[in-house]
Amino acid sequence: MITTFCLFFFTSIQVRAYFAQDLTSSEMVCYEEAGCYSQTDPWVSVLRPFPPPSPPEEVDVGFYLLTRNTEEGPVTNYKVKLNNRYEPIEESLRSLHYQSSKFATVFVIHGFTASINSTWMSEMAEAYLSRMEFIEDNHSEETPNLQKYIFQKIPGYASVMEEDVDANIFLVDWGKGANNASYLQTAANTRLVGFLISK
Ligand SMILES: *[C@@H]1O[C@H](CO)[C@@H](O)[C@H](O)[C@H]1NC(C)=O
Ligand SMILES: *[C@@H]1O[C@H](CO)[C@@H](O)[C@H](O)[C@H]1NC(C)=O
Ligand SMILES: CC(=O)N[C@H]1CO[C@H](CO)[C@@H](O)[C@@H]1O
Repeated sequence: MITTFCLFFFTSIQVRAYFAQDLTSSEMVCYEEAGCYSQTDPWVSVLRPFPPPSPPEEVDVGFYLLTRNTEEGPVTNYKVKLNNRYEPIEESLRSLHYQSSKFATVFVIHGFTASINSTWMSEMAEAYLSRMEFIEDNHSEETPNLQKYIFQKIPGYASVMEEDVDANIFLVDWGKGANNASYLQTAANTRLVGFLISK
């Protein structure tokens, strides 16, 4: 009980000190090509003592695209890293296998302490892609599964062309920004990751 109280007291002093220090600095932090981040309420307040996101070169966001259909035929392991990381990515996408006509575009984004090296990320993408193959072969049958459910939510799903039964799956890597010793810093970095994904 006493320990808890002391801990709370100590934390609240830390929070106030941090907040006071932060308010005297800039209320808006901007990065060229990577957005501006308000350091005022509701983003940052006494109960949310978050620092600004780290600079984009420190968060180091990268995108990997996996698709099923490539010029070489259907594969489930096609992987490429977009070169131009902070520019709008349309130009880079055009040279890849990204197609907006594909059935779905999916972003797989990791969290705290993970990175693109976390094997579950590519496993999830491959599971998704192989599931699409499954529905392609089975979509007239009564098989309750996730892909069928998504298919049914799209008007005209039954007329999806066979070559479009594929997905653009982006694995989003921000491993350097997600492995900061400060959890608050990592949490703040998600704002920058979200901004770059939306570009
Ligand atoms: C954590 O983030 C801060 C602020 O960007 C940075 O100065 C520091 O180097 C980072 N630490 C690690 C281990 O990445
Ligand atoms: C992922 O693995 C590669 C190769 O082993 C390494 O160079 C890179 O730093 C790792 N990334 C992270 C965020 O751990
Ligand atoms: C034609 C075809 O590939 N059918 C598949 C439908 O899904 C079942 C699993 O429930 C597979 O075993 C079939 O091969």
